[in-house]
Amino acid sequence: MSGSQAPVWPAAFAERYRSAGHWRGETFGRMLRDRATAHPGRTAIVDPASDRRWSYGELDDRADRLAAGLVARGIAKGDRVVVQLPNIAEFFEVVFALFRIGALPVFALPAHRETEIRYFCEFTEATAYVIAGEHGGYDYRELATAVRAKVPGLRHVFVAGPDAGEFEPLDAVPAEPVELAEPAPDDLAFLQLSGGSTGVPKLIPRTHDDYLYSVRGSNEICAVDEHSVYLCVLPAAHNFPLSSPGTLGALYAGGTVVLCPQPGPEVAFPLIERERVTLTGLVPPLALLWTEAAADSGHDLSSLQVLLVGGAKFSEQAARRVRPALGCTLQQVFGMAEGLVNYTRLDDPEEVIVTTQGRPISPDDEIRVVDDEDEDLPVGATGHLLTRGPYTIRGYWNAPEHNARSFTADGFYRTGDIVRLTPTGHLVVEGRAKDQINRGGEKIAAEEVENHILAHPSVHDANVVGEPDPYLGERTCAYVILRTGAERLKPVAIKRFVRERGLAGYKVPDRVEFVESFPQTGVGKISKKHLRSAAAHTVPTQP
Ligand code: OOB
Repeated sequence: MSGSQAPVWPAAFAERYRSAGHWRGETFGRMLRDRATAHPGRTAIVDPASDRRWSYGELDDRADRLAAGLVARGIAKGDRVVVQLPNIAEFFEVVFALFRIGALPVFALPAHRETEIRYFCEFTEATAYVIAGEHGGYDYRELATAVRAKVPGLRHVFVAGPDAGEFEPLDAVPAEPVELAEPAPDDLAFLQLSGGSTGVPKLIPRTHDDYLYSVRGSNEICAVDEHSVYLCVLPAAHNFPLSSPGTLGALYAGGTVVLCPQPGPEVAFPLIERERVTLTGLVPPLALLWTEAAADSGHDLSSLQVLLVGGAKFSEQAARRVRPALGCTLQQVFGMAEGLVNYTRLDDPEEVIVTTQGRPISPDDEIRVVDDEDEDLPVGATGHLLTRGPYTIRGYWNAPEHNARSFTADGFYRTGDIVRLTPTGHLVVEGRAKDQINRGGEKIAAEEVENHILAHPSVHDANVVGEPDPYLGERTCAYVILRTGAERLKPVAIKRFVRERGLAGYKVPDRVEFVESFPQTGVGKISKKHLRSAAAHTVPTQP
């Protein structure tokens, strides 16, 4: 793979991160092998939906065998493979098999639909796509049929589960293990997805060395060890449940991962009780739901020591309720798939835990809070967060134009978040400068949705903004101007149109408002600020 596809850290920085002991030359494939050698019989993965428990030895062996079968089918080092799996054991079998080959998983979410998957396959020139046949009432085989018809380069579709339809069952792939050249620690391990603020999602190239450092650092901060049992509630492919400290943290430490098939308390609480879960990570809406349900759930949640909450701002009032309701320590997490992750520490005073979003993992995470002209602001002032460090990317994959905008000349990532630093070095997230809606932790790029609405023949112009929602924090509102003379439409027609274009459900606007014109700024540009405040002051009238 050419260097231009994934900008890397300058040599002097790489040297610094190695000599500081952050980058230790580990790889994910080797990590699993070492754990499996040290304690083959210990439980690595519990998949309650299918009643399977895989030991470290079994996971290691499965990864080897699947890797061999994939290699026999032509999947090679550097190839991209779109992985769209729910929280099932095969997720880890597939991902570790790809790590062993040095092929790159592209981490799609189960909610993604034809538009997103087709884009990932085309943009990354993926050779394979891995799905579960049917899950959550949705048939991924139909999605794969539609995608493969349009992306001829996609050579393989593998289906985990009982009925592969026209595709190859994942179960049929494993073969006798073969000797494989181990990827280098500074090779790319996978491509993660950016929440994004542009028309199409950007891909985030992460290396073994940099990601494993964030995992190891997270484990230390969250006190993850071989006794830890991590309940994976959020979609396994997302950066938060994957590495903060997440499933990879638990596996790194020799602990156990329990896969939660559904995020609601009615499924999660019995699992916490049965598997003696010690920690888990949730987005704020789920944390709210769990704290409400805990009081009279009748389940023994006493094993739970730490609840991580992140992905979107957790309100102070809600944060205060966690310990009394669930009897565990709250850790706020403010992270991003591009790198930087902040945690409140387990021994931080309660006030810090409930009022801040934590501080960085690494002493070598550089944080700048700047004004609109990139000038540094004094501590305590609110401004744009820029960051650079040992596990924050230096550029998106294959996106030179984006990179020129999203990174400063000296390599700081422009997070798009508006923050303030407290005198103790903790960050408080105050808002967002990027044109994105954070719908309960799910990120929606306004421009992407606007482009789809604009494709409607009756639409003249569209603007998508976030509006407050008591449960999600924010939801989406689309302001739409219809063409003169176009037939009157109902809001639901726009929603249906967007959905039928094959966009993930969470991106379909919650509310559509037809207007005659958009508010403008002094210089005649459309003012999203005014639209947001209009949205916040409208009483919703639609389902
Ligand atoms: C996590 O990663 P992404 O890539 O889905 O989203 C990153 C963005 C941040 O830039 C920020 O805008 C928002 O999500 N965010 C938060 C937050 N945590 C993330 N905003 C306010 N408060 C928080 N605690 O969301 C992610 C990755 C790793 C760990 C945790 C979350």
